[in-house]
This record gives sequence, C-alpha cells and structure tokens, in this order.
Amino acid sequence: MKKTQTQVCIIGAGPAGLLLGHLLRAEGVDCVVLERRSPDYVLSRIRAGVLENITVSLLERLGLDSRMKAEGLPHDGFNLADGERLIRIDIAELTGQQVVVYGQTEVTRDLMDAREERGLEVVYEAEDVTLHEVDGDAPRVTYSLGDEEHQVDCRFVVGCDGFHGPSRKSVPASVGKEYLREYPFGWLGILADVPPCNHELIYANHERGFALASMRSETRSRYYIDVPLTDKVEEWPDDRLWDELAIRLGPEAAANITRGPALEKSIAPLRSYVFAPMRHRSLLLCGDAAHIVPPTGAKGLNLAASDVHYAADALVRFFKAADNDAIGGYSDKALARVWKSERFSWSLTKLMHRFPEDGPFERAMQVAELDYIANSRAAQTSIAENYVGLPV
Ligand code: FAS
Ligand code: PHB
Repeated sequence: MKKTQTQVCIIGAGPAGLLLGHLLRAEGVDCVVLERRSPDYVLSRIRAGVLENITVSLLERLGLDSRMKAEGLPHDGFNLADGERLIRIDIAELTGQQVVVYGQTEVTRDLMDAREERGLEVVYEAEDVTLHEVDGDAPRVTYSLGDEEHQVDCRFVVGCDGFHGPSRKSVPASVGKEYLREYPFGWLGILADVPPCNHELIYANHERGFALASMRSETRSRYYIDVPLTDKVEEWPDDRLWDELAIRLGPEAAANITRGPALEKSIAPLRSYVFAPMRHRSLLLCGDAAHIVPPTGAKGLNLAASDVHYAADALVRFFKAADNDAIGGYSDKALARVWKSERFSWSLTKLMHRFPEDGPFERAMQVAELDYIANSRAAQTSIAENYVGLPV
C-alpha cells in the first residue's frame, strides 16, 4: 500500500473537482484529485452549454478564461416558443448581465490542460475509490491504480463524484435527507457540425412536446427534444429527429435548421434531486454529488461552480486562517442557492413540457403563464435574473 498525505482529497475530475482543485492550489492548499475514468472518457461526455457569471468569474479568477473569451458566445437573451410566437427574454436589458455559451466539455478541457503548469495532481483511472473515517478529523481514501493499492491521508474529503459516485453514500443514513422528483420523460440530445437555426436559444413548448435549439459555436449546434423514458436512441435516426425538431420549434426556426450527421446523440433522464446536508464532519459534497436539476434552466454545471466557490473559500479559511466557521456554514450557504436553482429549473420544466398526467386545466395554466410572461416586464425580469444566476 503506497501512502501519501495531503490536506484535501477531491473525488472526481469533472468540472466541480477540477475547478476546486485549481482554486485550492492557487491558494496554496495541498490537494489531489482522484478520477475513475480516463481524460478522453471525461471529455467524451456531452453535457452543459450555458455558463452563468459565477462559472465565468471562477475561470477568470484562475486565469483560465482565455479560450472561453475567444470562443465562447456571450448571449443577451433567450426565447420561449409557445407554438404561436417567440417570447424573447432580454436578460441583458432586464438584469445587466449576460450568459456565455461555451460547452462544459471545453471548460473541463481548459481545466485539464492547465493541471501540469498549475501543479494540480489528478490521478486518472483510479479504481475502487473508497472513503474511510470521514466521521473523524483524519479521513483517508483508498484506491487502486493498476495492480498497486494506494491510500491518501487527508484532513478533508470533497465529493465531486457526480450523482453515481461513492461520496454521498458515505454520509450515514441517519444524517442525510433526500428530496427527489423524477420526470416522466428524458431529453434526447443531438450534437452536429451545422450552424445554429437561431442566434439565441429557443425553448419550445409544442403540442407534440418540448424542444430546445442551442449551440456550441457558430458552426456547431446542440438540439434536444423530450422523449418517453421507454424510448431508445436507436429508435431516433437522425432524419426522424431533424423532422421532429422542425415541427416542435415552429416554421420560422425550422426554415433556418441546417441538418447534418449526429456527432453525438443520447437520452438523459430528468430529475430534481437534493441531498442535505452537503457536509458531514470531514466530508463536503459539491455539484451533482449533492444535487441534480433538470437541464431546462441550464443550472447543473453552474450550481457545481457556486458550490465549489463556497467550498474553496471555507477550506482556504480553515487552512490559512484557522477559521472553522466557514466550514461549519458551508452546507447551509450552498443549499440556500441550490434550492433556489432547483425551484427555477423545476418551474421552467413544468412550464415548457407536456406532462402525460396533465389535463386541459394544466395546459390552460401553461398558456396563461406564457401569456403573462409575454406581457409582463416583472415576470420576464424574474425569469431573467434566475437564468443569469442568482447572486452567490
Ligand atoms: P460530473 O458528473 O460532471 O463529474 C463527476 C466526476 O466524478 C466524473 O468525471 C466521474 O467519472 C467521476 N466519478 C464518479 N464516480 C467516481 C468514483 N467512484 N471514483 C472516482 N471518480 C468518480 N447541466 C446543464 O447545465 N445543462 C445541460 O444541458 C446538462 N446536460 C446534462 C446531460 C447529462 C447526460 C448529464 C448526466 C448531466 C447534464 N447536465 C447539464 C448537468 C451536468 O452538466 C452536471 O451538472 C455537471 O456535470 C456537474 O459537474 P460535477 O458535479 O463535476 O459532476
Ligand atoms: C445545451 O446547450 O446543452 C443546453 C443549453 C441550455 C439548457 C440545457 C442545455 O437549458
């Protein structure tokens, strides 16, 4: 067993784990990141596309924002399509802020590429990562690399290992509480090297279902439709999906859709999930390890960023200023923002999707709410300030 000592052991090298690792290294806090998969595998997962200010500002603070600034697309607004019209939410005019369209894959790549120069140790293909004694002040994490066993002795473990990782499961059942809402549909997404059909995102609620027109650049598009959970990707050849997108996005957008072969096509289930508390003794949880939102509000990646912002601040105060209070306050602080993002993501999902159990009254409520939004600056401001991200 090869033993190493550090101050913080981070589980997971997705955006949360890498952001946290870089922030701690930048402040002189020793850490190591343990990742189950290979770098290529992590980069192959196509996930989020819209960055809130908190994510942009963390990359700026780390000096890792140059490619995002060069290739990212600042957006001043987005659109809700109700089958009759496009309702534009002018986030810049209503909030004075923008969002940046820049894929999570690119954020992760930028963080990965900087690990050597920044001295961030990331162990890829670490298997059987297991947390021990997180109840005490001297937790340890064991893992195997090839046929060698390793142990990391540390003061804190931060679980950035996503929804299916081991960290959350290390919190005693008597301590943790779960909140879950599963949705009766998934999102079928397609990534294609074709120009976007619109210069801003369009979220559509059509009688046949939900659609989203998004993008990664001026030449790469990302689209989604909601599908029954029983559907398989194989049942959606490209042409069928392009036909369905053209119908659901409406004739104006459809006229501008450029079709092309899928670079990636997958179905993701939708759920709202929160695990509390987000800290148990020497274990902190960040990102999808602690919460999941339906991607409708573009919050998942950005919530991971705000968790990491709070966790990094608390850990630096602990190690550099012997301040235990910030660690003690981490969970409450992170959850306060998590719950507000959960609410927004749930409400926008409810507004923009057709639920199988809904009847004429529920549909009438969607129509009324969209009409109210179309004609109310107050309603649009509320949506806009949630979309750009509530204050951290
Ligand atoms: P991640 O899941 O990204 O990273 C966790 C890391 O931990 C992974 O690299 C994993 O390999 C590693 N890990 C897991 N178990 C481990 C173990 N035992 N040992 C070591 N490492 C382990 N959000 C949006 O805002 N918009 C979207 O459109 C969107 N689409 C999504 C589509 C899908 C299919 C999914 C699953 C999520 C989507 N999300 C979206 C949310 C997503 O972007 C997450 O919020 C984001 O990846 C959170 O980042 P992390 O918390 O770092 O978790
Ligand atoms: C994406 O581009 O992948 C994307 C954008 C906005 C969302 C969800 C996904 O709300």
